[in-house]
Amino acid sequence: MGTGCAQAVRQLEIPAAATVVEGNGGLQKVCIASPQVDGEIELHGAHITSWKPAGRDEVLFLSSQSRWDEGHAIRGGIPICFPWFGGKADDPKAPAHGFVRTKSWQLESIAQAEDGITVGMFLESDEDTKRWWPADFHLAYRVTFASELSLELVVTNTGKNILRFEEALHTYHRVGNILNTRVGGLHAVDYIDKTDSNRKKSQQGEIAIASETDRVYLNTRSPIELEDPVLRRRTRVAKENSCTTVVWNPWVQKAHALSDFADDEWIQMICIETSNVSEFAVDLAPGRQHKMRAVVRVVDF
Ligand code: TA6
Repeated sequence: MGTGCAQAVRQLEIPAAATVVEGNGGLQKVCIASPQVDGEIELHGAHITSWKPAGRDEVLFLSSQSRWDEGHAIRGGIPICFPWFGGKADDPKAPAHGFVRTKSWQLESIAQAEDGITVGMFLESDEDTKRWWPADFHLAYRVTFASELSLELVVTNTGKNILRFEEALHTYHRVGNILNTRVGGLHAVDYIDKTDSNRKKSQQGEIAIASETDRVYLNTRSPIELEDPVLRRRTRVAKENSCTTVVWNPWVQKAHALSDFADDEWIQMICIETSNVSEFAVDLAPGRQHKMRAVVRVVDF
């Protein structure tokens, strides 16, 4: 990063509350440290890697084996998947989950919020993005680190054609033991089971993880509740303008197959992803904006 740019970034800092530092792999991140909350967000992928509301342990899972370099996604925290989810339907060579999680974003703002700190970042279409996706867009991300974690992903179609995209906030929740964890809020919701030839099924009751789980819950705007009796906490995720929720745990074999994930880490995490994917991909007219929001709150068990 050039000196002028580094200075510009420094000017955004809030002394003793939000500073820009070099972290793992020399990647720049914003470190939040205040009486109400601690947290971290990387410019690489606008990737949140830590959120600790006052009086609570770390809420997000981060793999001890994560890569920290340009071109690779960080394993854990909250990766942003855009403009496609999973593999790209018409291009098997395209990066999984799109390209924004492996690009460096622009830091736009850092502001004091009511009981925390709001960080704003953005990314725009360029020659590199058009290699994969010939579209003009502006992507803005506003994150408030406070007693709640508020996330807002804003897509603006800056081109002349309709944009169709998928999006997900691919949140890795840290849990005490996945075998004792339960996910509520998806009863009677249909889902695509990616571990069973994409068969469509219907959820009955709470979700208990007892094998590799990779599901896309469809047409659901409901909040979910993650119950963790081991860490004695309940995590609630409410959302807006999101019609799908993805639930993922790699279990034993997939965990072993992932090079940036330790063999036993499947026990400590579950992904619950606020999203618009599959048949709920978004169509956005030229000049229009789409805002997807999620708010994460932790309460005692
Ligand atoms: O969100 C679930 C999922 O799509 C799974 O299929 C699994 O591949 C996971 O994402 C992780 O994807 P990644 O590309 O980060 O290895």
